[in-house]
Amino acid sequence: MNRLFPEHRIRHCQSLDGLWEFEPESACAGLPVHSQILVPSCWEMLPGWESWRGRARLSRKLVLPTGENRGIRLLFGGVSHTAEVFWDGELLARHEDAYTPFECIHWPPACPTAKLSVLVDNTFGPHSALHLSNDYYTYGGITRPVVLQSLPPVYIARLHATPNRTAEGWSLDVRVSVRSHGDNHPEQNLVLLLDGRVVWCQPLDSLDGKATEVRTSLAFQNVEAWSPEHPRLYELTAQLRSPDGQATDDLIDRIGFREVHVEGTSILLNGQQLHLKGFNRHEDHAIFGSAVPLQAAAHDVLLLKELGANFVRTSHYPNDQRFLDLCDEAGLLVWEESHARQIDFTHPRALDQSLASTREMLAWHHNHPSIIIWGCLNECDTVSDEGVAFHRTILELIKSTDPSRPATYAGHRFEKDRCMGLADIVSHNIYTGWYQGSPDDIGSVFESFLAWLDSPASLGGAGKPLIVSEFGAGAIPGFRSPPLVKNTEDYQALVLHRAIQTYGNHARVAGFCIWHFADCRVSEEGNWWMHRPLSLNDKGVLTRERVRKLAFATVKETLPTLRTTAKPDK
Ligand code: ADA
Repeated sequence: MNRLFPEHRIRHCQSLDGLWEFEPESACAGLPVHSQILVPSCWEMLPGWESWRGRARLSRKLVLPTGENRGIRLLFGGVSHTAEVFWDGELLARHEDAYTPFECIHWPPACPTAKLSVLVDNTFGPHSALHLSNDYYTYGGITRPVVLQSLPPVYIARLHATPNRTAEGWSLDVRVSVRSHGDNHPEQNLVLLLDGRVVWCQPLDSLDGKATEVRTSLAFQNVEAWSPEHPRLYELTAQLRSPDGQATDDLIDRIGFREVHVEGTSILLNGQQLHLKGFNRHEDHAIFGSAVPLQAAAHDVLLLKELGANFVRTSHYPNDQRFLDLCDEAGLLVWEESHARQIDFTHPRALDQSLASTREMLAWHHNHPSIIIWGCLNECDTVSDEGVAFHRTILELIKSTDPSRPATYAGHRFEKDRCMGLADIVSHNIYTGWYQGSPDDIGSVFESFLAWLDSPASLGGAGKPLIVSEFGAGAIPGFRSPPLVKNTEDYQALVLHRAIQTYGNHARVAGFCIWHFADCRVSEEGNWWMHRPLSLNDKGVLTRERVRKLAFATVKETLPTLRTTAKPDK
């Protein structure tokens, strides 16, 4: 199941999740032989393959739906980190980066079966600027669900809906992309339904052999708003119908009537000031690696709610649609970001792969009401002219593609940062009490940062909302002592308590994100493991197995004591 709801009721869909053939193509001498692998999963889950980095071919036989002139659409939720998709040996598509969905459209000759194989590569090298030795692990495998669909000659390719508040209620700007294969297609009507009720219908002009985009704006007076307190979701369906009313194709998504925008130093949802209190979360788990199954993702959402969080940042890449669906349902607000953590802008593939990750995130995840902020370029070069140009390119892509949400990046260069004028929200990672200073310095360091931020020296950061996008401390589970010993659970709890009270009660802060929700694995290559006990980024308030550390209780007790959304007078 690739979503928490059916994306189609008319189009024939078949899940390809299950056991596939597993054939390594890189050196693996001495490793135990595994002829099969589960999809979705990481090959690091195979005993003996915990640290294997290479290329492997994952294959399975397909029995195809019958029907004349039917196309095939393969929908991959995510393949880590580079995929080449073959259909009976013919290359259909190549996709780079583990964290965005991709599709393969194919019009094969009528045949009842086919062999699908995916060459998966999780190696580091000049072919990937975004996947590198890093403070999180790049796993290998088809890590998210795969779906096989049967396409009619005219089909719906994309459905985007953007809600806006109006004096009478809500407007919904809808864009539907329709594609056709071949020509001489019969007339079709395009129909929109909201929770099963027809709300719009229009005949389509001739569609022979090309794509067409239909736009409309619909007014709704009596719909319920989506909010964290009342996350009301609606099913929006685009349907193609022949003149006799027969539905020939459909595409379903879920939407929420909510509007987010920036006003002065505040972030508003449906006109109400937000106070964002949350966590950074990696897609990582002790057993499943980055292929976090729905049950474990649902458990994470329940834990985030138990902690009192209303906000989660998908550090540092687009997340599985099922997790975002869970956030839509739970009213958990999301900062989703395209893939980057301290990438090298001089890498020959850095710009095109950053643009691709950003474009795909915006295209595939547009309708999630829980996503209120688009992020990018975590802790990258915000100082050099080249770095400023790179940030401008990515941020302008975000804002021109989706002006309905504010855009930001998480910086870390403090007074050296020259990019704050490019973002709608200023976000900064501040590790006072861990990498520099002591817990007693958290307040003073923050005040001096604010003094600079709200001065002309910040080149455009003044007067914008501020999110403290990361802060935290490491804790080796079970290591206890009086709180002034780093790496103890006691010290982590002390730092988080002080930092949350400082940032969470400050009138200048629109929100904060604790680093981080649960421990995650880091790369063995390079020297990350030397600085990371147990080869983990252990700043989580939970272990990778979701066992609670002392800080879990501390955060759970501290969040409810913070000011409410309404900022106190300065
Ligand atoms: C940075 C980075 C995070 C993580 C963190 C840490 O802020 O954005 O990915 O590496 O530091 O744990 O040091």
